[in-house]
Amino acid sequence: MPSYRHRVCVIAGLWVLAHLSPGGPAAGAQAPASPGAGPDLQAGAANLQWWREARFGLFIHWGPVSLKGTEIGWSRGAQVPTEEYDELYRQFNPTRFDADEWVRIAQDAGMKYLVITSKHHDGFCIWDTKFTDYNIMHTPFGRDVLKELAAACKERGIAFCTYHSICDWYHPDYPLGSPGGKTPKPHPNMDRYNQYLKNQVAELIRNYGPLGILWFDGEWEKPWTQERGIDLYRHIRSLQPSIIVNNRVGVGRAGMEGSTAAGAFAGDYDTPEQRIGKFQKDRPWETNMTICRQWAWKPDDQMKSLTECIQTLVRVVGGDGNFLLNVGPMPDGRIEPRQVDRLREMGAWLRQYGETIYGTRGGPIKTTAQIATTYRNNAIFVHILAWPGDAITLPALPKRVVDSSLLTGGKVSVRQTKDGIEIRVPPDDRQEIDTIVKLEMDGPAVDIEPVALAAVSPAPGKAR
Ligand code: H79
Repeated sequence: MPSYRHRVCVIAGLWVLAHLSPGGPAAGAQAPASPGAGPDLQAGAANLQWWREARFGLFIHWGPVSLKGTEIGWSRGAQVPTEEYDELYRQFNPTRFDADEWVRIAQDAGMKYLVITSKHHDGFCIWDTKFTDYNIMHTPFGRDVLKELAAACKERGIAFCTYHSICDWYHPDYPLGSPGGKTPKPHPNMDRYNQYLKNQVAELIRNYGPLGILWFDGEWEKPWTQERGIDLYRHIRSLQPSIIVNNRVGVGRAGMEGSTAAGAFAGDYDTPEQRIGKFQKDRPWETNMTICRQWAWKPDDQMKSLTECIQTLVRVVGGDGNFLLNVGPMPDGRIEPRQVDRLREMGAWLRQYGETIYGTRGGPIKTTAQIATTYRNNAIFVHILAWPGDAITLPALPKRVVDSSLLTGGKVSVRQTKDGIEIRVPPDDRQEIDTIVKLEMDGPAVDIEPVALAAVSPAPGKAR
């Protein structure tokens, strides 16, 4: 007789399969038959598919630190004295928190998944964990934020995911402390800390899962090793075979570019931070970036323009990546209204032009300052982000353009020669943010090798 929890998981899994199309972890999907020590453990293409098609997610950094308006994790023992920082939770009472409203905001923005900090480097746990009292149930708020968010996500068909810091500058067993992991703790016990980490991750998966992604961070500090990373990865995969794990589970990440160094296997995808990832089709990736400057809420933080937000999304997807855009909610539980407005503006754009983003792949023309391209089946979507002159000339492609249209309205003229594809749009029909031309080819765009715009031949009769 399967246990009650088992039955709940199966039911939840079937529910997710039935309701999340394409946005949701396939709880029933299987991991490779015999997981080995390395790449065999990775999520297969079938498990990654919903996430690759989703393309756009909401990142949320939140905790008692929002009361101070300083950075999460990093300000402990720096801008805020450690003793004061560690007492902030006693005043954390975000009475205007409404999980369903957050999820609705994500959905209105056109986002398909949500990743929230279950625990950052500062060690505070935003769920009802039995492994430490330093958690949300011991605040005046006393409500399980993760439980409410997980439920709201399931209800609305958004994949629920958590960010979890491997380093923990608060926990006495973790060897390093604040500021920034620069101080040693008096009585560290890394093996015991590792067990704490594994216990909590199991708690997250069992009580709040199935999760779309486990998004690790803080792996760069010495106490963490590749061996521990692979052990943790195997532990997670055994708890939920379909889960996606970012590359910060191991120690193979190369700096803030977030790529996984050749041969240094770690996790399922690369994580460029606060930057647009490079054009990369052979290994999945996701840019994580803040809508303002800080991860956690800061009053009057400088916010990105709509143009920057949309062009970043387009450049990321054009490079074959996902975009995880972060907000830091306020201490009263609301996402700042001007940030909500910005997200809704992105959603309005996506409702019009989402066919050029969701379920597409990046390319076949590599992103430049002026253009990004995406494709689906025989269609190539050329996103023109800036007009250097009267025309944009794409490199020659080994397929014929059989039809073209201007998705953003107006008339486009497309001329294909053996040297390239020249695109002209009258000035009045050029959009400030993104002029989108759809090229219908005479065969699947996936067959076209990615090509750089620099390879373009000069138009006949024109000097280079
Ligand atoms: O949660 C957000 C930030 O608080 C967190 N990551 C995002 C998602 C973050 N933690 N640390 N940092 C960002 C900056 C860390 C930079 C460095 Fe390094 C750590 C510099 C040297 C060690 C990154 C890792 C570059 C090399 C190794």
